Amino acid sequence: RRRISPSGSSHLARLPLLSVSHHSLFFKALQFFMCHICCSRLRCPPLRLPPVFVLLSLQDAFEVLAENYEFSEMEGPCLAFRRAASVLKSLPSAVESLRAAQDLPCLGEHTKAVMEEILRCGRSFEVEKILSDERFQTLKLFTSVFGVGPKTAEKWHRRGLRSFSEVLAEPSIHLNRMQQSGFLHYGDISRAVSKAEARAVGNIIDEAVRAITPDAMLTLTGGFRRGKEFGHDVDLIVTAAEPGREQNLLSEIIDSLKKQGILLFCEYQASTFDTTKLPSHRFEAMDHFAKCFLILRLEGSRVDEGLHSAEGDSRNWRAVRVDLVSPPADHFAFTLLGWTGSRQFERDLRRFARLERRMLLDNHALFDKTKKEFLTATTEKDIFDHLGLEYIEPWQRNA
Ligand code: DCT
Ligand code: MG
Repeated sequence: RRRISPSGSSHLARLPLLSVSHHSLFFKALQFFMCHICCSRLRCPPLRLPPVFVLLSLQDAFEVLAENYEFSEMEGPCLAFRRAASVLKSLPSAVESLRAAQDLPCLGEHTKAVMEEILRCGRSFEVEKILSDERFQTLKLFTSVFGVGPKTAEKWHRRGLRSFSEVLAEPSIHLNRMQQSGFLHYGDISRAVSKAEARAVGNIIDEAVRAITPDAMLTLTGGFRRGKEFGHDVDLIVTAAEPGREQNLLSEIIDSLKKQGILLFCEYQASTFDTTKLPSHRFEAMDHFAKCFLILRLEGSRVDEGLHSAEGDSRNWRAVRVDLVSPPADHFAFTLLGWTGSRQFERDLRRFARLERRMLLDNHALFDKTKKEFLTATTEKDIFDHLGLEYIEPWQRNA
């Protein structure tokens, strides 16, 4: 993925993190740093590519197409291209000929046409057009900020804004707290988190949990549980030994991180979980368990292999995005399965449950529509068993 990483985040990160209005000192300072100290690339979208030959892998091409459909809120074609990219990812080697492409599953007409063009000519006119499209470049830039989704990015683009400094200089734009932190720590949180850094974050939270109660359990999930070397954040589940006892856990962990002076941002969402509600068939909807989206200050001294820092960054710390979710113990297995991902694997598993087994699966529960009952599970394997599937390890769920 192409991302810009302004080297100014070290200066920015020294600013106080306050929930303040656009005209405050904080914003004046943020604008100053963004406009004058950070690299000049921030003034114009750095992704602008000339409409010339772009060498792309099939997978990259499909991801560009999927993202472009996502920006236009066209879910069907977006998912079709995401699935096609996943199919390619799951193959032992790259598809290099039309013959090899013939028998691949899950490819629609449009996908096949793009694939054929790339395999024949080494390029795709449609993908190149998207990559050189100003709207696509700007939406990609804006959505790379933590807290800015496609809708906000579109709104900013429609107002004629094309760069971060233009957004920050626009007095009528009110950034929420998450977006303020997104800009403030942009350089750090757009740089990948290493496995060693994820482990260090896990240890910090684990120590906090242990000091609160001996019977809580912390589990690393997301891409790192699937064995990935790098991720964009650290996903963790914390749960108590008995259902109900998890209730104050997150708030207490947040307090502890605050006291240690390492909490750079926190958005806490209380649980809205309702045990009687049927699982949602929409994957994109977030689950209802208590959770928090954090940015933590990670000291280099806590990371075995040292920080994964940008070149020339002399700080001995970096900011890391952390998601923490806290389900009741009797729903832990569903949360673990859901949060382990990958997103495509989860979509396919839910689709399989619904279409092949008449069951509804999400991060909370599994409901059997034939028996009209919820099925219980204490391990992921129990869920695979209910679905009549052979258990597969997290590292096999990377597609
Ligand atoms: N997830 C979910 N419901 C959503 C979105 C995501 O259950 N609406 C799950 C799927 C993966 C998991 O949460 C963690 O999400 P990410 O951190 O986005 O995915 P990842 O695989 O950990 O990717 P990365 O390595 O980039 O962090
Ligand atoms: Mg993750």
